[in-house]
Amino acid sequence: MLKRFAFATLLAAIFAALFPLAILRAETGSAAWLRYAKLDEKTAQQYAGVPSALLALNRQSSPLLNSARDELFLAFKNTLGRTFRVAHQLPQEPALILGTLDSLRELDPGIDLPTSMTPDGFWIARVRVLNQNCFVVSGQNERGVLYGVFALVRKISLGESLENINEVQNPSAPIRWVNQWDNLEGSIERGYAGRSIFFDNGKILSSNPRIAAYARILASVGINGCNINNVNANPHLLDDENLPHLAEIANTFRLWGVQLSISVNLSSPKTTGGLDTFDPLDPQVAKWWRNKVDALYAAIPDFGGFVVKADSEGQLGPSFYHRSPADAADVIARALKPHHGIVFYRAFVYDHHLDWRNLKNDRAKAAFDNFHPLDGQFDDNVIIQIKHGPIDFQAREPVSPLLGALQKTNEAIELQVTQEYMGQQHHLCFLIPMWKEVLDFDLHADGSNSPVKEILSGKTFHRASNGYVAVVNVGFEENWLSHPLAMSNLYGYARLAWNPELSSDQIAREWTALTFGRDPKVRDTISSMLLSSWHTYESYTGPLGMQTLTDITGSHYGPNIESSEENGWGQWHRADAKGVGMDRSVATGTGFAGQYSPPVAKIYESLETTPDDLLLFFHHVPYTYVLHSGKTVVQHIYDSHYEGAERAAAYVQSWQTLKGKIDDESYSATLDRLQYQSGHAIAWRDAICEYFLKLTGISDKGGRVGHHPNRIEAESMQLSGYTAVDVTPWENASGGKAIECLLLQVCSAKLVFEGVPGKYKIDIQYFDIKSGEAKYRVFVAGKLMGEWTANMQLPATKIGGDSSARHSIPDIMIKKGDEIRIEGISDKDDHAALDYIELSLNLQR
Ligand code: GCV
Repeated sequence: MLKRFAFATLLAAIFAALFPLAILRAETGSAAWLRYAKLDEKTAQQYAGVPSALLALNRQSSPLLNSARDELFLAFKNTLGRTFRVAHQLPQEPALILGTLDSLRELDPGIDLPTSMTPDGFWIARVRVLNQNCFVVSGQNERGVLYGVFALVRKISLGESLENINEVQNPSAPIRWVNQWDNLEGSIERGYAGRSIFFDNGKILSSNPRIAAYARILASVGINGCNINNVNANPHLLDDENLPHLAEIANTFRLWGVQLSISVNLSSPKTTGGLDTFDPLDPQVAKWWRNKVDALYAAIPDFGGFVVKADSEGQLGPSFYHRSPADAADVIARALKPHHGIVFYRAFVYDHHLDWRNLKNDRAKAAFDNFHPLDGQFDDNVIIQIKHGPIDFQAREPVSPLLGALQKTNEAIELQVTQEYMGQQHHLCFLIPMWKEVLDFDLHADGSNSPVKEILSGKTFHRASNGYVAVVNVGFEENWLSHPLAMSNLYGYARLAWNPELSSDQIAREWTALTFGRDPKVRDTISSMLLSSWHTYESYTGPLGMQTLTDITGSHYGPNIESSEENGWGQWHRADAKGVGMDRSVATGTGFAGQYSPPVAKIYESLETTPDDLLLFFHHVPYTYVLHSGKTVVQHIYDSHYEGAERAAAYVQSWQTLKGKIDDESYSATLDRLQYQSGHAIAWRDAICEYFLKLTGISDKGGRVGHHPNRIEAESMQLSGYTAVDVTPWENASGGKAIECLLLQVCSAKLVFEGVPGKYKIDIQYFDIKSGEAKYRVFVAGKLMGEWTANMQLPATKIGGDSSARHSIPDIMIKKGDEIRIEGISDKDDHAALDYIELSLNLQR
């Protein structure tokens, strides 16, 4: 028996040596960047000097230090195959010591400790402790110890040297939070990865193991707070029966140093609290908040505080009683103050019923107009949470001027990990380069040299509680954010909140190596895809600061250019036959440019100095206006959409070079997304380009727009069962028309091929509606060449920009006279609709 076992092991070893690809583990993505993959012998060898005796200095049982110790065990076991001998006092041999600075000092009063550490900071060093050579992982507080452990195991996973290590790291800012927009019934507003891990059907899922897993992931990159429910807050979350369940979540979070907070609805004292008012200056209302807060803290002594969205997008707020945001924030802050709680009051306050005909109206001005006059009136446990741009997470916006304008008030920047306007995790869009531009931008708020990152670290205006918040919206899907590459944004956000000096490149490479391994080819390929993906997305959606050109009154996903106009939402781009862009200058426009400090305002005020990529955010120009690049605006629109779509297609090819180098599951899931993205980028490209061609009458110098020589419109084919329909808006389908199968039978569209015989790629542009799973089959000369089901779960309810998708079948031999037939079978609302097919001759031999 033993012999048989040994033989099998030998065989397995030979197999693994001959076919290393076959041993790549299937991965679900649930471990995120904490996979702790086993290191190769040579890399592991360099950690042989890390001691095997472990002394954890927790006087009483400390949940945080226990987590730190357990994490160390897990990571060493998985990456290095090593375990520790636990010591209860310093052994007569080198030891790895875990503990706070205070506990180290207690152990060895003579120890040389760093003096520069701030809360949550950590120290990793080889140092002498009571005359022993030790390896210390220490923290300014217990959370710092945990962060130190995660930093150490990250270094090991990345194969970094620990020789002579003596490293102190402090966080750039004390506030490093995430927000979830989860609703009590279990959906997530702008969530694209399944249902809530916190709520279902009005109940709190307090013992869901995913909550602990999420908290651990957050802690591993230094996130110290999590707000779990939608800022469009359901007041019932504050109901008394929910407190024990919230307390259970807080208990879980506590193990990982993550503070719990919740969004509250300012009208709660009236809507659910039994009062007849929610006026923040009414003493009964103040008392109501005090009682609520006291009850919360009785259940959760380290509760973080509240997030408030008020007077915005239909949420009631202090304006109802002619009170200010400061009145509202302060009444809650005063209830929280005795318990050390904080209020995040969101600056996302604007009127969504603006008169679009008034050219002076401008939603971009709202945050500054509402909050700047109140600077200094907010209590010191209020933090104003400010979206990074003045509109709403568009593909390109200038930095919000409010970030530089609050000098006597705490502030946190709000970023969005969930890709609401950025492809909703169906598209690859790594946002770190965008955030880096924001953080590095000098607002000249303090005369000179005040980049956003320094304002956020509290340095510029000497604020103690500034920092970072990101809307994340992980969901129940195993890999948290659905697209296998999307967690790079959560990782990168947290790494920047910890240290905004890190480069995008370093973050991309770290994340790639931790998630997919250290193979240089994998690391180079994925990180270069990540790094270019924001510009790619921007170029096939809304370049030149036009904003995303998406369906802003609907899904915020596919193209819908006119949806921005002629309504009160204020995401106007003002495109008409003669020109495009919002004039936000002081001289002739809305005056928004004047909200910046003079050196910045001067740049944006003038057409000549405004950078091309923000031109149309600040100015209205004719389509023939010549950019700094030398191109006209309209030609730039055409070129950028074609280039963007080409780059999206190139991601598919880059990814295909990784086959066998990463596990099959991640490989295929990512390939599917990238293939879809490249097809949707074409839908975007054509919608925007054809629209501007029609509007301006100016043709594309490249001769591409409006000319699709390989394209055959579905409505021009011979139809059986299919009906031609007009698509609205027209630009969201080629030729403004599609065909759909409204019958309960197989429908078909066919043609007889009369072109040059040869090997072709057949691209079929079709429409995938969320409700229903239509089926398609493609036949050439009676032979089945491809079939698929339209089940991508796009946010699409009708034929158009949201649902447009592409299926490609390469290398099909087609002869003159062959019949090409597409069959469609509808299901529920998905009527197997088709837009066109394209036949591209394969010119490679
Ligand atoms: C939670 C945008 C989103 C809303 C979101 C809002 C906000 O308008 O589309 O879904 O609401 O921002 O940030 O409050």
